[in-house]
Amino acid sequence: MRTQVAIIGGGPAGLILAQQLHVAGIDSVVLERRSRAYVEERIRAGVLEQGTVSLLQRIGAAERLNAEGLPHHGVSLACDGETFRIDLQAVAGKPLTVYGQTELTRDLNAILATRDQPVFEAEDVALHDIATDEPYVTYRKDGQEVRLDCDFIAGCDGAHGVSHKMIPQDLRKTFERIYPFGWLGLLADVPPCSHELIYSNHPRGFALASMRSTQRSRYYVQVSLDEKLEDWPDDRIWDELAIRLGPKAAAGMTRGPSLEKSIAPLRSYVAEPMRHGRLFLAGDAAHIVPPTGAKGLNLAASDAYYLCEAIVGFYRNGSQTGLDGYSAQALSRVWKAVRFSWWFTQLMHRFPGDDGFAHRVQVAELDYLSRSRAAQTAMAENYVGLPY
Ligand code: FAS
Ligand code: PHB
Repeated sequence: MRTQVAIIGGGPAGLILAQQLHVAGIDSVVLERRSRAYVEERIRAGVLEQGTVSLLQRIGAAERLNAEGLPHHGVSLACDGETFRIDLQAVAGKPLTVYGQTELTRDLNAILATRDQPVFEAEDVALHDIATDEPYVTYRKDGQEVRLDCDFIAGCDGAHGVSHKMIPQDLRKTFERIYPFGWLGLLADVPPCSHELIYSNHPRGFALASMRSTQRSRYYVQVSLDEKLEDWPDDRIWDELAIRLGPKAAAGMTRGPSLEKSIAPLRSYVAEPMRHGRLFLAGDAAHIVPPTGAKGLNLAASDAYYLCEAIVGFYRNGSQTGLDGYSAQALSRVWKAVRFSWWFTQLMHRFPGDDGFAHRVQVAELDYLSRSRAAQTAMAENYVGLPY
């Protein structure tokens, strides 16, 4: 088999890249390790930057998003019971859109399915000759060994994929921060307690009230790393949410059985560079951010945008400029999102072992943020998404 771009991984980075390339008249093959059902059932992100929405609209993948996505013009932050709202539209000039990653994945899979893509349950994907002009990928499908020759390989296979390991160790530099807590997430088919998101810094720990629709809620509570999911029956989570989100949110809270519950650790991670020869990394394959800033999915989209522009430049003008500049361009935006996600995580969570100094700094910063349009503008510009 031969294609122009072999894409490893059928998550947001791979799917958005594949659809962009198709619109530009460039062929690709998406190789996804898991089944379609598995990928579409994974509960992940829920908030899209305007840049991501506009990109999906441009590539014809936003019909349901336009109909069902929920524009959010503001967000509330709470600290020790005091709550204030940041008017995102007023200070940053654009909204966020609430639309689940599972819905986005379903929409893109439905479009790619018309081209018999992705190749699901592609096993033992391996990358070859990435430092030459004739790279290729091998994999096994239904017991058959397949070789896929290509011009470029896009490593969109996430944090546990094979692509990032293909960057030679002596050329790679990695950066990591591990946070001393995780997020316990709960999904339930009940109306959200608020029409906008609420992030709360409470003495018992961080909590977040989010949603997937007006009838489906998504909540998170900060938990220590040694917590076990089996120690968190639904009632305990609902009780903790009611305490941490405060009496007003609690009064609006509808409890119900969890559809999904999981504990995710939080870390910041960046691997540089995002390119080696004809291999280009995009999304979680190159970087991980704590979900506090709702950046993970949106970085996958902006990486895919930059990579597509670079590949189109090569095929249309024979130019290497975009390809040679891809890693630096993507990392410039990645590091701004890494900084924002790190800052917001530091601001909103209770850190074990704090002697009180860190929390007083948090209270001071949140009090300043509640009063200063300049501070709110700086926060909101990053939260709604910096320009591509
Ligand atoms: P993905 O991990 O989504 O996709 C990679 C794909 O590659 C997967 O489908 C995988 O099966 C496939 N793959 C892996 N190895 C392969 C191989 N060897 N061969 C073929 N395919 C292979 N972000 C937010 O913004 N907000 C959130 O609330 C949020 N919550 C999250 C909760 C959890 C539990 C996790 C793990 C992540 C969360 N994220 C969140 C981040 C998440 O949304 C990612 O940023 C986003 O999925 C990144 O997309 P991709 O880079 O496409 O990687
Ligand atoms: C979510 O709805 O899953 C969500 C929203 C905002 C975040 C993180 C997760 O910062």
